[in-house]
Amino acid sequence: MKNLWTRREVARLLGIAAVPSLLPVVAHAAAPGDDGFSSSFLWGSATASYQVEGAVHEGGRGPSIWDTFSHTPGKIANGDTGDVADDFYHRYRDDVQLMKRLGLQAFRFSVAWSRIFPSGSGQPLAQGLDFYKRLVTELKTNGIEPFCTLYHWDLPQALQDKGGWENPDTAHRLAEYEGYVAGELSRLGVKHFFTINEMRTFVELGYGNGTHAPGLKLTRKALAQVRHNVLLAHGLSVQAIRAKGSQGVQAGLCENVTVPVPVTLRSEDIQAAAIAIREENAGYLTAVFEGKYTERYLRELGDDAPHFTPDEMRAIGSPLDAVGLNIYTPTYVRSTAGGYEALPMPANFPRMASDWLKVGPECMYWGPKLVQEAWKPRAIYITENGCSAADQMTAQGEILDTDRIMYLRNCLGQMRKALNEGAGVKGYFVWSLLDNYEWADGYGKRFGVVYVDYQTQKRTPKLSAKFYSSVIASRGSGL
Ligand code: GBH
Repeated sequence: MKNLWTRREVARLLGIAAVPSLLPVVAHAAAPGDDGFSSSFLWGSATASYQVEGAVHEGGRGPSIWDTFSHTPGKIANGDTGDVADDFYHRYRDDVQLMKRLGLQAFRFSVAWSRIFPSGSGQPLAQGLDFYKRLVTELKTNGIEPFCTLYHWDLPQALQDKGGWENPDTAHRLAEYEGYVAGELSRLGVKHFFTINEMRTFVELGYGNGTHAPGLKLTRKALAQVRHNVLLAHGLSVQAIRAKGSQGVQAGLCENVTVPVPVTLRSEDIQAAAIAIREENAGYLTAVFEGKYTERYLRELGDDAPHFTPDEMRAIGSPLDAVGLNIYTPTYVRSTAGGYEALPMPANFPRMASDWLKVGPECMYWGPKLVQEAWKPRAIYITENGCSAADQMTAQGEILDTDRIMYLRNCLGQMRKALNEGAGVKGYFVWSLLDNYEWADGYGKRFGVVYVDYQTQKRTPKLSAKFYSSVIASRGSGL
């Protein structure tokens, strides 16, 4: 690639005084051999316990809030539950072979808390952990690096019965559980742990608008306190993972960071995005990276602001080894007198099969870029990116999901641009390996690069899996 325009030419083209140095718009000149991702860049896929495992009554597993919620009439499309899902609990060996055939180098899975502590605390159940030990061993034997998420929304029902995330005690229970599992699995060679997947999603949907388990609609004040309890749970868990894990253990979290995309390339709008990355994530990632709430966040909440102590804020700000960004869709922002404004999505904005999944691949550039600039994390992983599509099998038994390939190809190109400009992205996990239980959407929305026939559990790699394999094999050169 060669530099097409100088900075001055770009500025003239845009009618602005100067191109801001924060974000070079001129493509970096490629060094010879710099045509793809480095050989240490990790390519993986991700799943989560309740979405794939099934076997909800096996191995002594206790019920979680998602068992309760999915079995509550009217909550889930088509009344679907995760009782069987992809039957990954029984088929994980074959699925690891499938990953290997696709050339995957890493696999992100989650541990179901209620398999280890059926009622959330007390004595751990060895049988419950055995499943994850076998999975990890299988992955390592096949040269696939395990990345372990310790909480992907399946809170033990027994803890919800005691107030769930409204009860500050839950934060301590999470840390105990996470310390225990990190201790056990790190001895088997697992290095990468994530405390929590997407605080924002399960707090806002589970306790705010009631569309996810446990289906509550709390007041603004109670919700702000839940957010705080969850942040504290994360911070205490980072400390527990470090205390109990083997040497070299890495602690982080995965968050669906709101990604502000400057709607124009004017320096004002780019500055607006730099403000928005902190403020739009103030209740979550910003608090984690800065160990405090922003003034604006507290001011907007007013009397509804959470109660917190300096000690709690210090725990919340525990330094991380890595941050996982789950990125699907952009939020366009522009500059205003107050700093920034997030723009609503127009009705005709292109989207994938899920209504919310608007297609704006530039979020995969601005996400890592703005996070890097704002907080300089030690490492960034894209722990989820992918899309739903209305996959149909042809008479020849193929799934020709060129729509998903379009989505992935564009996202990967944008990620690479961020990386070339210094964002410390170390790996990428496509969501998802398999079609699976898409929460309130049930099995109706398919996100896998591998198709699952839910009648027979047969797996069929889609054309997007072949595309992804080719990206891995070529280290993304020519994307
Ligand atoms: C992730 O959430 C999850 O980590 C994963 O489990 C999930 O399967 C995957 O993405 C695909 O969805 O319906 O208008 O209320 C992504 C972030 C936030 C996207 C909540 C859907 C609901 C929007 N999600 N959002 S709406």
